[in-house]
Amino acid sequence: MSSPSKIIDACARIVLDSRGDETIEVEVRTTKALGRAAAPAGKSRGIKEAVPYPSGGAKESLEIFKRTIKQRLIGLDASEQESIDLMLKEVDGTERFEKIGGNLAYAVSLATALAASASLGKPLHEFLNPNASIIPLPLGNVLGGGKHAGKGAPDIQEMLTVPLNPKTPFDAIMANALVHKELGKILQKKLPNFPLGRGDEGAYAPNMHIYDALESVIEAAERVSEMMGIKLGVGIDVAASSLWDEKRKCYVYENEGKHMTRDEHIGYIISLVREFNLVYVEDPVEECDFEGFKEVLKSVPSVLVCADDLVVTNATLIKKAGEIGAANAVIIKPNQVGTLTDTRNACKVAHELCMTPVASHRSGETPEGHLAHIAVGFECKLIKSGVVGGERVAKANELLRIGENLGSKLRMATLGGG
Ligand code: 2PG
Ligand code: MG
Repeated sequence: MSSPSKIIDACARIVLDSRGDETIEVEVRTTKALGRAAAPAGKSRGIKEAVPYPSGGAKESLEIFKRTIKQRLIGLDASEQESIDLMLKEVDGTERFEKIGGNLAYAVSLATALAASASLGKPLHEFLNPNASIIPLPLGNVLGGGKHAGKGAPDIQEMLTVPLNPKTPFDAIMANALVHKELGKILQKKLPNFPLGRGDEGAYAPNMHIYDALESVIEAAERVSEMMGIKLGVGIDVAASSLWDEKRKCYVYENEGKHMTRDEHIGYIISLVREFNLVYVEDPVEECDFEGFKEVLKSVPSVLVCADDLVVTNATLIKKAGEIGAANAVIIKPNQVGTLTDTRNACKVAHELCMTPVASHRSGETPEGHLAHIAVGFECKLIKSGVVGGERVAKANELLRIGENLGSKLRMATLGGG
């Protein structure tokens, strides 16, 4: 009898992501089931990430799929993730999927895993890790700017809230949704002419200075904390690579109308973390500055100092960051590295070094909830997947379904210590 997860057919197509940009979607069919996945897209991308597409864009990746990858998939067993991912690397032959595109690699890798889990009658999180039982805390972007919004929005890309002690997955996602609502009311009062415009991830993008914006987010979080009787933390993703001017060697805060030397910028970020009691700071300095990360972590050791562009979900870079004390948390974006096997390895290294893995969406997303399964399966304590908008809510709602599926095994994640 042939295996239920043997691949008998595969196809791919171009579809749209949440920004209306082209992305690649792959379908993998086994004797028993179908897996379908499309890749998200970053705008504030790290230079060390997998290259999303070859020079001909998603269309060239599609041609490569039809010409080579489809034939290589047929006959393989979808449940053998490592062989599938190895095949993708072999076909590509470069370090960063420059030939086939990291987004094609990711769509194939995830579609295969979905086909395998469906063929075996299991949800994806269980296929990835039968012992996983922890629901991550949602880290929600409620106000932001940078590359995710137009001119006039804050220079800091994301201001985020996270419920710290929710009792249930529902309380967890509802907390951030309520913060978003309360923040809307606060902004409306402070800026009567602001039409509540939002950036790529659904976070409000008001024309506001960083201080005022953070104060508003904190006020909204405090209101919700009182309403729900739970603690909420506030954090930021500086996305500092987007502010860094390599030629002039300074950080440019366009909206604030100022620039800072490296040392001034580091001092400024540390002062924000201290003054506003932030619990989380992502990419505080630009993507090559391991030493700068170290300085930040040394100054605020009890805060989650999270590396995104610095390590790009790459196990070797995460190891380096962890070993030298550059970060105690790490962003996990599967399409930064291209395959689920490499994503798993990235999480493994993070756990070994007691770094907190944070599963993360991209600013251009697809309307599915798979990231929630990856977060649970790879035991990420946090999931950064936005608060409002169909493609963001898809992940939040999937967390609820996973919670139901876990039943009495379910535990909510807590922060601190790996
Ligand atoms: C980030 C992400 C997601 P992008 O910097 O963390 O919020 O942005 O997907 O544009 O890289
Ligand atoms: Mg980031």
